[in-house]
Amino acid sequence: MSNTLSHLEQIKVDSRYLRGTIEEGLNDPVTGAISDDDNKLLKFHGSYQQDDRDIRDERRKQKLEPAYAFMIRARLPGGIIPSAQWLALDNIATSWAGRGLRITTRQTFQWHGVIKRNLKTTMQAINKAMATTVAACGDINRQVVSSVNPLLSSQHQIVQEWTEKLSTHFLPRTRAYHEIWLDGEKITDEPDEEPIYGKTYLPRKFKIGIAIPPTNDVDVFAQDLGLIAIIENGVLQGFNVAIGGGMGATHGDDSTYARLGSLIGFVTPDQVIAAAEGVVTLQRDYGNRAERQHARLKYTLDHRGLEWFKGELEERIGFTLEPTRAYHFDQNGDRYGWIQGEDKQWHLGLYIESGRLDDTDGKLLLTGMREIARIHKGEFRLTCNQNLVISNVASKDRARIDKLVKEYGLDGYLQQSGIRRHSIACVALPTCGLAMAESERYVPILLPKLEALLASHHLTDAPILLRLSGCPNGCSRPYLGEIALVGRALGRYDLRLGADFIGQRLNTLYKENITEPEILNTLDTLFGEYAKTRTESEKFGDFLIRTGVIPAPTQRLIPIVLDKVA
Ligand code: SRM
Ligand code: SF4
Repeated sequence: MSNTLSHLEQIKVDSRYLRGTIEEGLNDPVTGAISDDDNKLLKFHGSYQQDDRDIRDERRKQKLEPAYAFMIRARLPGGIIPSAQWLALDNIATSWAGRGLRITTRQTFQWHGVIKRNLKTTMQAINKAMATTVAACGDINRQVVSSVNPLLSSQHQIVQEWTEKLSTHFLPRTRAYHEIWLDGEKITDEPDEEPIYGKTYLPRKFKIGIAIPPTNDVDVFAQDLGLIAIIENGVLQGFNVAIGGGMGATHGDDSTYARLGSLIGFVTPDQVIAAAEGVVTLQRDYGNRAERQHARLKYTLDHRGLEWFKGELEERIGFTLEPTRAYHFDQNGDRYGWIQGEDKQWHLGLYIESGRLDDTDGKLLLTGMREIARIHKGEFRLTCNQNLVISNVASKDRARIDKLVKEYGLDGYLQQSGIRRHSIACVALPTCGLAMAESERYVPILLPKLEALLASHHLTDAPILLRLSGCPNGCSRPYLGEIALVGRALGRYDLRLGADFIGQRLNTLYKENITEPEILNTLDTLFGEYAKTRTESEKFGDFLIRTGVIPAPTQRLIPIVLDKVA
C-alpha cells in the first residue's frame, strides 16, 4: 500500500475547511464550470458539477464547452418532508432545475441541471425551505436513512429521533457552507475546528442506516454503519451494530468488491452515539488515504481485521458491546397502498418509477404531488427504494387524496407487477459522469419486456428484487438484487443473480457483458424453471441457490456475525 496521500487529501488540507476557491469560481462569468479542485470540495456542500452527456459530442464538434450544470442533493434525515416544505422544494425544481424532483436510494431529493449562475440562489432557497444540502455528498457522514414508516408506532417515532440525532451529531462544524451560500460573516483565516473530522474529514464517504425489523427497506447491511433497531415488548431496547457494508466495485479489479456489514454486537440507545463516533473516528484514523478505491470502511476492516477493529472500538468508547440480539427480516421492499398506524392515522405508499417525479410523456407526476401537498395536512416520507409515502392522513381526508392520486396517474401501485414493485434503478445517463450504460432511462424499455416474460410463466405477481445500475459503483445497491444488471458499456450489462429477498445475501455474477436479447433469453429460461419447480412461497433468489443455478453462498456473501446471536 502506498503511503503518499491521494491528491484529494491535499485538496482537503489546503481547503481551509472546505472553502477552497468555490466562491471565486461561482463568480467567474467566463465559464459555466468551476475548477476540478473546487468541484471536489463542492461535494461536501451537497452539489456535483456535471454536464449533459447526451450533447457532449455535439458541443465538442461545435467547439463549445460541455453543457455544465450542477446536481444538488438535499439532506433530509429519514426522508421526512412536511407539506409546506414539499411545496418549497417543488418550487425549486420548477424554478431552477430540470427533470423535476428525483427521489434517491437514500431517501432524499436531488435536483439536476442547475446552472452555475443559479447555484447560490437555489442553495439559498433550499435553506429557506428549512432544508440543507450540507454534507449530502463528500468524504463525510452522509444522509442518515431509516425505515419507513415511523408514524406506524411510537417506537418508529423514537427511532426517527435517533436518526436525526445521529445526523446532527455528524454534521461538519465549518462555517464555510454559511459563508459561501448563505452570505454568512467571514471570521478569520483559520476559524473552524472539526472535533470529529479534523482538517481532512474522512478518507471516503460514510453512510449510516437504521432498519426496523421485520423490514430491511434501508438495506442495513449495505451501510458503513448499519443499526438494527431491537424492539421488545413494544419498547426500543437498542441496536445491533453492523459495520463495513458497501456496494462500490470496479469492473476487472478484484481488490474492490461489494461487502455486507459485519455484526459486531449490540448497544443501548444511550450508547449508540458514542459507538457511532468510535466507528467514524477509527475510520478517520485508520482508513486508507492513499488509494481512494480502497478507502471505504469495508477495506479498513478487511485489511486490519474485524477482531482488531472491535477491540480498538471498545477501548476508544470505554465500554464493551453486548452480544448481538436476535432479529428477523422478512422483506426489503416498500409497502404500497393504505396502512393504518397505531394512532389510527393513515399512510399511503406510492410507487414512483426510478424515483423521478416530473411532468413528461403526458404524465403530470410533479404537478400531481404538488396538488396533493396543497391539501395534505400531514407529511411525506421518501423511501430508500425511491418511492414515497403520503403520511399521517385522517380517515376523512383519504378520499380527497385518493382522487388526486388517481387523477394524476400516481396510482400505479394498484396494478404493478411484483417485479416492478421491487425495482430500483440509479440515475446514470445523461447526468452521471460515471455511467457506462443506461439505467433509469432503460427501465421503461426493459421492465415491460420482463413483465411480458413473467406473465407468460404466470409469474406476474411474484415479488422479485430487480436492481439496475449504469456502472459497478452500485448506487441502486445492485449486489443485493435477486436479479441485477450492472452496466459495462452502452447496451451491455453484467447479469448478476441470487441475492435473497431480505438484503442478507449478495448476488453472484452469472453472465458478463451481455446485451438485451441474451438477458431476456436467460431470464426466460430461469423464469420457466422457477414457475415449474419452485417450492411454496420460495423466492426467486433462493430458488436459484437451491437448484444450483447459482452456487451456495460463501461466507463473503452473507453477513459475518462476530459473536453468536444472543
Ligand atoms: Fe451513488 C457516485 C448517484 C446512492 C455508491 N452516485 C455517485 C454519483 C455522484 C456520480 C459521481 O460521483 O460523479 C452519482 C450522481 C448521479 C446523478 O446524476 O445524479 C450517484 N448514488 C446516486 C443516487 C442519486 C442514485 C439514485 O438513483 O438514487 C443515490 C443518492 C443517494 C443519496 O441521496 O445520498 C446514490 N451510491 C448510492 C448508493 C446506495 C446507498 O447508499 O444506499 C451506493 C452504494 C452504497 C455504497 O456507498 O457503497 C452508491 N455512488 C456510489 C459510488 C461507489 C462508492 C464506493 O465505495 O466505491 C460512487 C462513486 C464514488 O464514490 O467514487 C457513487
Ligand atoms: Fe452513476 Fe454508476 Fe451510480 Fe449509476 S451506479 S448513478 S451510473 S455512479
